[in-house]
Formats: sequence, C-alpha cells, structure tokens
Amino acid sequence: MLVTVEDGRATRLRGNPDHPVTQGFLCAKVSRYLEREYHQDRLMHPLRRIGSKGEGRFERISWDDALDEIASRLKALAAGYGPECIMPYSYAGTMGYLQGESMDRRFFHRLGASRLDRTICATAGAAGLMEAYGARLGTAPQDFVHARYIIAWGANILATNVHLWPFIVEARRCGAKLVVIDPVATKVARLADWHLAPYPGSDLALALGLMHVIFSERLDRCDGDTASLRARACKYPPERVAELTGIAAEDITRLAREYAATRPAVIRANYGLQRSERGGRAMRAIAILPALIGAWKEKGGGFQLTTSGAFDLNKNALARPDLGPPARTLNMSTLGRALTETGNPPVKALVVYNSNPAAIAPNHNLVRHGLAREDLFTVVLEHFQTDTADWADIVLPATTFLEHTDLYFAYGHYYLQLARPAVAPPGECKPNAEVFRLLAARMGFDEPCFRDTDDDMIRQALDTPSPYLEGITLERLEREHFIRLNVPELPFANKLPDLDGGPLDYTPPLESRLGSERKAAYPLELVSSKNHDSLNSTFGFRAETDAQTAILEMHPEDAAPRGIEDGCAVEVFNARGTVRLSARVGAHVRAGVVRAPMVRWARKAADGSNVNVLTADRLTDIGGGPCFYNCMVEVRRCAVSQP
Ligand SMILES: Nc1nc2c(c(=O)[nH]1)N[C@H]1C(S)=C(S)[C@@H](COP(=O)(O)OP(=O)(O)OC[C@H]3O[C@@H](n4cnc5c(=O)[nH]c(N)nc54)[C@H](O)[C@@H]3O)O[C@H]1N2
Ligand SMILES: Nc1nc2c(c(=O)[nH]1)N[C@H]1C(S)=C(S)[C@@H](COP(=O)(O)OP(=O)(O)OC[C@H]3O[C@@H](n4cnc5c(=O)[nH]c(N)nc54)[C@H](O)[C@@H]3O)O[C@H]1N2
Ligand SMILES: [Mo]
Repeated sequence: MLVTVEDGRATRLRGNPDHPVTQGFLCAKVSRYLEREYHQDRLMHPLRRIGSKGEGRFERISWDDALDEIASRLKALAAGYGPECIMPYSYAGTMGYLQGESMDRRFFHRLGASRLDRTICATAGAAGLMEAYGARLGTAPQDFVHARYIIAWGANILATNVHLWPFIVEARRCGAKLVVIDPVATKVARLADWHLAPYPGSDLALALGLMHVIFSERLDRCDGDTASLRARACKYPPERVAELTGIAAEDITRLAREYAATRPAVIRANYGLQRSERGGRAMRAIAILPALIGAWKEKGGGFQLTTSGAFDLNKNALARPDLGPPARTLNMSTLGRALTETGNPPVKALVVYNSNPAAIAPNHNLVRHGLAREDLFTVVLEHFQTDTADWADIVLPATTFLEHTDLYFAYGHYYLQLARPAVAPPGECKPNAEVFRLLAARMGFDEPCFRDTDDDMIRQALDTPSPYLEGITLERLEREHFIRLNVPELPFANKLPDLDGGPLDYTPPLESRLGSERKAAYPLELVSSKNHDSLNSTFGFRAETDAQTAILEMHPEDAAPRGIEDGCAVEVFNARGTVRLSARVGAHVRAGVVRAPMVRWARKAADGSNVNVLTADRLTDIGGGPCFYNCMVEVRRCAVSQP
C-alpha cells in the first residue's frame, strides 16, 4: 500500500502498482481507511470506568495511572487465584507479528496466564488441511490465470478476496469456467458460469459424492493407494448426496465430470465452508480432490485455502512460551462459557486487544453476561469505543498500522511484508507491543527480552532454519518492502495427501435442516457471512456499515407465508435470543436459508444486539472452531415497521 503524507498527515491511500498480487488497487473497505484513521471518535487517551459495568462512562487518566492500576490489579489477582485467572483475548485486528503475537505473548507467558486457543476464524479448516497434507500451502493467486476450471467453494471472492478476481477474469478471458458453491447467491455466484447452492454445512457430503463419481467413472488419476477412500466414497452415490445437500444428482455427476476432465482445475476454498460442525472434515475431503484428478501437477491447478504455512517465522522467539510455567488453554470461541462457568481458577481478568468479542463472538448473550460481571477486571486496547470497550474497566488507546512498525503475514499470497509508520500516533496512542513492554516493567519482569526493540524482534522472527525464509533479512525487507517466500511453485506436485487417515463419514450438523437437533420452532438456516464493505466489526462506527449489516436476506418462498415483504422490519429469533433486522426479499439465498451480513456493533442497534445473539458456541468436528453458519432461526414480521 502506498500512503501519501502531506504536512505529517496521510492524505491518500492506494495499492502499490508494483505489488504482484494487489497490483495497485485496494479493496472497498481499506481504500477508505483514512476516514477511520482521522475519525473524531478515535480513542486518544487512557480511560478508567466511572459508571457501572457496561454503561460506557469513563474518565481520562494518565498512562502512568492506567499502567499502575493494571499491574497492581493483575498482581493481586495472580497472587489470590493463581495467574491462570488472567485471560488474554486477541485475534486479527492486525495481522502484524509485532502488534499481534510478540511482546503480548511474552508478557502473558511470563505471567503464567491462561493461554488462548485462537479458533474464532480458521482452525477447523486448518485442521482439515493438516490432516490431508500436513502443511498449509496452496496454489498461488497469480497462478489462477492458467486454470481452465475454477471452483469457488464457500468463497465470496468479490467481497473478501477481491485481489484474486483479476486473475480469474484473465483465466475466463482465456476460456476458463467459474463454478461457485455457496448457499448464498453472492455477487460472485451471480457472475459465475454456474452456481450450486448446497444446504449450509453439507459440503462433506458433496465432496464424497464427487469422489463417488470420480471413482465409479474411472476419472481418477492418482498415484496413491485409494482403496480405503474408494470404499468410503462408494456409500455416497449422487442420489443420496442430492438428499443430503439439496443439489440435484445430475448436477453432482456433471460437476465431477467437468472438474476431472478440464485441465488445469483449481479450487479456491475459503473459510465460509468450515464455520460448521462438519467443516474441518469437509475441508479435508475437498483438499484431497485435486490429488485424485492429478490437478496439483499443473501450473494453475490445485487448491487454495490458505498460504499461511509458508510464513514459517520463528514464532517461539517472538512469543517465548518458555518464559513461564505451562498453563491451561481456553478456547476463544467459547468465551461466554469461560467467563460464566466457575473454572479452576475462575477467570477474574480479561485483557482484550486486536478483537471485539462483544460483537464477534458466538452466543453473544452469554458473553455479555460474563462481561457484565462486577468482579471481572477487563482491560481493552482499542482504536474506538467498541462494544467490548464499553465493558472495560480500563481502555487504552492503540495505534493503527499507519502509525507503528510491523511485519505482516498473509493467508492468500506468499509475500512477507514490512511497514514502517507513515504518520505519528495521534494523542497518546501507543502500539500494543509498547504497552506490553511498559506493563512488563511495571510487573517487575526483568528478562532482557522485555527490553527488545521492534527491530530486535523482527530479526529474531526471521532467524529460522526454514528454507522458506532463507535470504530474507530486515535489510532486504527495508529495501524491497515485500518479498516472496521461497515456496515451490507447485507445492504439492510430488506429495500425496493422507488418503485414508481419519473418518470421513457425513452426518448432518446437529443444528441444520436435516440435523437431529432441529426444532420445528426454528426452521430456517441462518448464514451470517462477511459484509462486502466492511471488515468484521472494524468499521462498526460507520453509519453506512451499520445500515448494511442490519439486514436479513430471505427467499420469497420463506417470506410470503410469514407475511414479510421487502423492506419490512423483522425479528429473527431462536432459543438463544432475538435480533431486529430489515428484510430483503429476493433470490439472494436458497429457500430455507436466510442471510445476515456480519457484523454490526450491538450497541448501535436499537435493540442493543447483533446476529451473534443467535449463533451457538458449539464447536467444529476438528480444530475447535465455531459453528457460526449452523444456526437455526425463525423470522416474524415486526408489529411496527422501522423507518
Ligand atoms: N469485505 C470483507 N472482507 C473480508 C472480511 C470481511 O469481514 N469483509 N473478513 C476477513 C476474514 S476475517 C475472513 S476469515 C475472510 C473470510 O472469507 P470467506 O470465507 O470468503 O467469507 P465468509 O463470508 O466467511 O464465507 C464465504 C462464503 O461461504 C458461504 N457459506 C456459508 N456456509 C457455507 C457452507 O456450509 N457451504 C458452502 N459451500 N458455503 C458456505 C457464505 O455464504 C459466503 O458467501 O474474509 C476476510 N475478508
Ligand atoms: N456471526 C458471525 N460472527 C463472526 C464471523 C462470521 O462470519 N459470522 N466471523 C468470525 C471471523 S472469521 C473472525 S476472524 C472474527 C473477527 O473478529 P475480530 O478479530 O475481533 O475482528 P474485528 O471485529 O474486526 O475487531 C478487531 C478489532 O481490533 C482493533 N484493532 C485493529 N488493529 C489494532 C491494533 O493494532 N491494536 C489494537 N489494540 N487494536 C487493533 C480494531 O479497532 C477492531 O475493533 O469474527 C468472527 N465472528
Ligand atoms: Mo476470519
């Protein structure tokens, strides 16, 4: 990204035309980041709560007072309950190593705090990929131009991965076919050559059905021993899979034939399909498909879920898990339970940074119950007064990526990137790494690593025997800004996936239309997928974002019997909660499925809630991820229409 700075103020952001993947353009949300950077509501000073919990009343305090208070409260809690009563909570507000997984991790490790299993997004799919290949690598985005058959599977490319699109456009210009597999008729589904809309969470059945056709019609070109996989797949003939997925048997057969016959063929799977109870194993089965048809051997063929395995930096040097005693691990996807169940010890302090769990975590009402506890000491490092910051005892103002140094990883391409601050921090904002450095000193942690500078940590992270990082130094990053990791062009050309380890049998998710926990009272499947114009809850301060994420897309067949018309105010509810949204009636979704874009700031809503009051904190088959998209609801027309 290129930043124009005039008189110390950033005045323009644009993509770097020299970057081989982003090629000079930014996505819709980030292109207007300067609005966020200079927004009047940016937090500028440390704050201490003066109202009751969650009321959102704070007073300005100095950094010294804030840090002293945090250190003394954490010390007292650790002494009284054991340090595991302290819970860090962070995710991908930034994807920088320094502000995301360096001094913060050292601090909590040294303290002996509970560890956090960061599952909220991607661990089910990652576990599936690891079961299949033992590595998180995939086809590079630039190679998609060579593909002639492209499947976007649970991947909303135009909204969440727009930099892949130009490569697909180029491939289609050369004759490639684009198929989209998504229960929602996203913009990319409407622009595709073929859109298949499975029931949410049924992808494992679909993948097994494709294998069935590939094996039974002898379309396979796999060097490995496929006998046991063949035996599993033979239980999934297209007719049975049609019942399980809602996709016609002839379409399943046709998809398998076209996919196996057209070369090169590539699957862009994204994380949409793994936010469901069978999501981990679904990803594993889908990732195996290219190996069955020999797609990995051709440039432009293969599969991409993620490229993150290439970023093989020395994360232990950054995080220093050796600094403290072993400690229990808490799963971030079950935050509500962690805060409300009396663990041993109970969670008594929560330190949140790079995340907004009061908006993004499932089972929101339980999370809220936990955050409301008078005896929970909550610290939030933030840019804005988010839903989570409202529940804090101390709020600390953080710098943005334009204001601090960081080294960035990616999960959709192979470039490691360095960025230096373009502008000075406003007010009293500080980088996360600096806050944890200062806190470590207050706590009396005197290991030299707590005095490491940002550049020291970058050098430590780059110091690894991994061949992917060979020859990549801070000096080179300083000159080149982005450097391709040394990953082979065809990462799995000579590597067979595990073709028979781990079960691959499909039963519908408990909470789905065919699931055993389906309740007649909640007949519709809710998908709360990403909003085109925002980034999780990061742009929740914008009125436009709030309006875009306050809607519910419904099929006319589901709307009509409920007396719901386009634009009607509706209540969406289940046993976990109720949320008010505005209906958009049309062929946006398949019948039986409703969709609400995620995710608004709950406190902006008239009813103080968002779709996560509806989502369950049940976990996926493998990887311990959340099942956001297995969520049964009912919808009714509100008595009074909203303006
Ligand atoms: N504009 C924008 N871009 C973003 C984000 C954002 O919030 N907004 N968030 C970022 C983050 S954190 C992530 S993880 C990525 C996610 O990127 P994606 O995985 O592409 O996004 P999702 O919206 O989670 O899901 C993708 C698609 O999966 C579909 N889907 C849901 N359930 C199923 C299912 O059971 N089977 C199938 N086949 N499809 C299903 C959804 O309808 C959706 O269109 O995007 C990143 N980029
Ligand atoms: N219903 C539903 N819920 C979902 C999902 C869904 O599809 N449906 N998707 C899930 C997924 S995939 C994800 S990844 C999670 C995302 O959940 P989060 O990772 O919590 O993402 P955001 O909501 O964007 O919140 C990130 C926060 O970090 C802050 N931040 C950014 N940079 C910095 C920094 O340098 N320092 C500090 N201190 N703060 C910073 C931002 O201001 C922002 O408030 O949401 C999950 N929740
Ligand atoms: Mo995510």
